[in-house]
Amino acid sequence: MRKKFLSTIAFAGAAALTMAGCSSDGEAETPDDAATGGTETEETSDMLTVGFAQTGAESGWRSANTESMQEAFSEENGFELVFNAADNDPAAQISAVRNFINQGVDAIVIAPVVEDGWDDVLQEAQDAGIPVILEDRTVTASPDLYAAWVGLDFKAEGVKAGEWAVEEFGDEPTNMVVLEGTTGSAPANDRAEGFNEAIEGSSIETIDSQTGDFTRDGGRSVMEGYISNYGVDGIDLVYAHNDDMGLGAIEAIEAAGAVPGEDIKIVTIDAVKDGMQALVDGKINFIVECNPMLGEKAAELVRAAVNGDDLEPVNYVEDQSFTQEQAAEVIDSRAY
Ligand code: GZL
Repeated sequence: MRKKFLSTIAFAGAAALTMAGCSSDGEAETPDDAATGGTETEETSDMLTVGFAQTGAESGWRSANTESMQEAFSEENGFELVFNAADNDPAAQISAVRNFINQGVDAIVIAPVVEDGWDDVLQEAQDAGIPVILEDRTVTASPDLYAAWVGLDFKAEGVKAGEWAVEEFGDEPTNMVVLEGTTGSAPANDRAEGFNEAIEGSSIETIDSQTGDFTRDGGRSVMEGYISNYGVDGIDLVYAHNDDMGLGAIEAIEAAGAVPGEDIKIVTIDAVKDGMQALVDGKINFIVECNPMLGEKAAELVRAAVNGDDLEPVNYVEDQSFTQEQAAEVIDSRAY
């Protein structure tokens, strides 16, 4: 909430007023009158209190995104950040947003775990006059219920990953297993859609597809199940919706005595440090980047929304992709 700071003189005036009761003419003076003869002495600071409902801490990408948000919404930048990480639990995240509304924050930023279920609480925020900015993932609720969104084109990321797979495997019959992101999340839905569009008509067959919830442990345990069901020789390609699940798959493939990146090829999305290192080491074959540095744009959108300025409702951030050779060239100079 916007803080109003009484200057020392005004405060002293108020103290004097309290002790003296009313002025000689019986009229109660305001602190201002007592201190400055009636001119405004309050300074309204630009400090904004912002509630940030983060998905959790499920992946290296999420850690980089949280860092970017905390740097952008710092005190020196004029923000008081109230941070909540929902541990990938949609109900807990909605409850955190309701708490922000009850606290009367100036604005709310949400990285929604899943797409559905947001209509009611977004309406409540709007009724309370609190602008909402979405960062990272999107929701199915009406765009009228939030001021703007900043993030990445998840479907395009899936298309880019699928196009690499078609190029890599050509017409060779290819058995692929998929490690899906969090069920119901926009990146899981859109990355699947984009990839499947890209491989349409190719010789790549999806023999299994399960969620690893965007975590390394999840990727490893689902991949262990795939290996026990299909054998290492029955799997040619892993499409992981993020690096962390791909890194978990590498652990399972190596534990089965096979060579990731050779016996079983792996394509992932994010391009976080550990994923890029595995790409340089030849254990992952291709990575499509998903830039987590969204804090600066999110802070710009919050200020514009609070000030009632016009703002773009949809804001895409650029990303790129990397082969093993390209990763080796850039890995030491990347911010995350
Ligand atoms: C994508 C983001 C996804 C990342 C995962 O913008 O929502 O969530 O790809 C993260 O690593 O867990």
